[in-house]
Amino acid sequence: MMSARSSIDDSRIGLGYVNSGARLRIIGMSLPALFIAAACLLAASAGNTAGEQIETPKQSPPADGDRPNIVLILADDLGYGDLGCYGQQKIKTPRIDRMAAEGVRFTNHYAGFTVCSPSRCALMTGKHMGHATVKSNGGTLKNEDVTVPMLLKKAGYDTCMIGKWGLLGRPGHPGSPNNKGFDHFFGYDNQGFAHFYYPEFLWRNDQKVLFPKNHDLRVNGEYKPGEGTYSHDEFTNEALTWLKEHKDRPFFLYLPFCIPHAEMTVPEDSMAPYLKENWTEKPKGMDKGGGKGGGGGYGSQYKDGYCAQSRPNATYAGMISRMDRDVGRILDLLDELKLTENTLVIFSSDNGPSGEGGQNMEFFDSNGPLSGAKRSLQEGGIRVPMIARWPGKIKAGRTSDHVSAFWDFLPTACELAGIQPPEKIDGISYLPELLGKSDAQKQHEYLYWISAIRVGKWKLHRQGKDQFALYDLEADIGEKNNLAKQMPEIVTRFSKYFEEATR
Ligand SMILES: [Ca+2]
Ligand SMILES: [Ca+2]
Repeated sequence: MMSARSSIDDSRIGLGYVNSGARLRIIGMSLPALFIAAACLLAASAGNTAGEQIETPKQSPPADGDRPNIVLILADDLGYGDLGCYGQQKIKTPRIDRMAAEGVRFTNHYAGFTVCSPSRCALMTGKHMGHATVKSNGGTLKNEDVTVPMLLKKAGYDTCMIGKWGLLGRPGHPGSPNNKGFDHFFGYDNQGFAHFYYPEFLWRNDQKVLFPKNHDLRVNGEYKPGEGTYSHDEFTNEALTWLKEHKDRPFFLYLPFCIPHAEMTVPEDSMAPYLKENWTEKPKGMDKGGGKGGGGGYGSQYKDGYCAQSRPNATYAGMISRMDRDVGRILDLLDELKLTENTLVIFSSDNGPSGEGGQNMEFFDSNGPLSGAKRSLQEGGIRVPMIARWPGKIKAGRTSDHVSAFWDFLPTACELAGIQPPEKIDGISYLPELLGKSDAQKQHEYLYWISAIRVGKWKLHRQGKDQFALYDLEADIGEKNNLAKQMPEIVTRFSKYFEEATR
């Protein structure tokens, strides 16, 4: 255990190891230094979680087949139809497609909600929108929220989050990633800032990491090609470094990438293959902005919102392919470290696709056979890709139609780690389904998203007081045929869930 820990380059990741790193540095200290270290450790752990203390076991055996490492990679606003393995024809995603071929692909998996913050709250806390503390963008986790990493730490896991938290929480804030269970955090502390791929700063725990070359990169609203630091690349590099340093203990890496959320911008090498396609492009100027909320206090060049983009379609495809390449790099490193068989890797997206960056969602058919997109409670806003790979445990090349949602991740992670989830959650572990034990898989009575519910094959969408749309998703995945008037008894029977879900 010591050898892995000793190799940590503290100058790079330094302040991340609030608990375990401090413990390491005790070795070889003089007695007074030891007292100071102990005091710091107490202070660090006291400030580490609001509401619940995290006690990390001192010794924890490495991950194994019974208690694997967990890597959760999240895309931002990636549609149900944006990956090759879900039918995408134009955007190349060979690595994620291979991941699906080596694992299981879910066809009935749902995000927590239609936009970032509430969806991520459901993912981290195991609660649907009836009980989640964050129900709209801009919220922050509360003291009473118990998260996946807080629970996994109790089971001896090292925990890391890199990318977009999407739940506010600057360093020191009670709802920050570090204070909600992550030993190590690198990324944006503010959802609005995460709209911009050439940030002037990011946070590594409580240290501000500055990118001075990202200042004044925009000319006429577009980024100068070939310059600056693209935050996504930093996230991938940080993830690879962290994995190497934590290979000898069970770990949970949560990697919420910002791609392919607006703004539309990507380094040239990822755009080049798509420029050759000569797709019809509708350039986006600054006038169609959006994303202005991210500008406040961040950097002067961002106050006008998302960048201009003369080739938004080639950029969108290039962004997704870059993320795909980097999912591949993560999987390759796990292979190299001989962790593949001890590591469950999950890939998903936090909500449906959006055209806010200027690309044409219809051109890509980003929602596939579904209707609607981000911000909509039609399937296109909430049904998302979900792929899980764990060679030796998950049979390769499977497709699962198990009806599941983001709030199922917490109990799944707890079952993997051999710990009990909190009592008051809405999620059901999908581990049996992952392992092919469909007979043992518990089913949801219903799924809930404030104004929509799913019960078995039925989707009931409340569109006003006593106004409902009812769809049979097995026969009508595109929600074209509203059956509410034909089947009033089903509407009446299921509408009780709208009240029940909030109790
Ligand atoms: Ca999102
Ligand atoms: Ca479509």
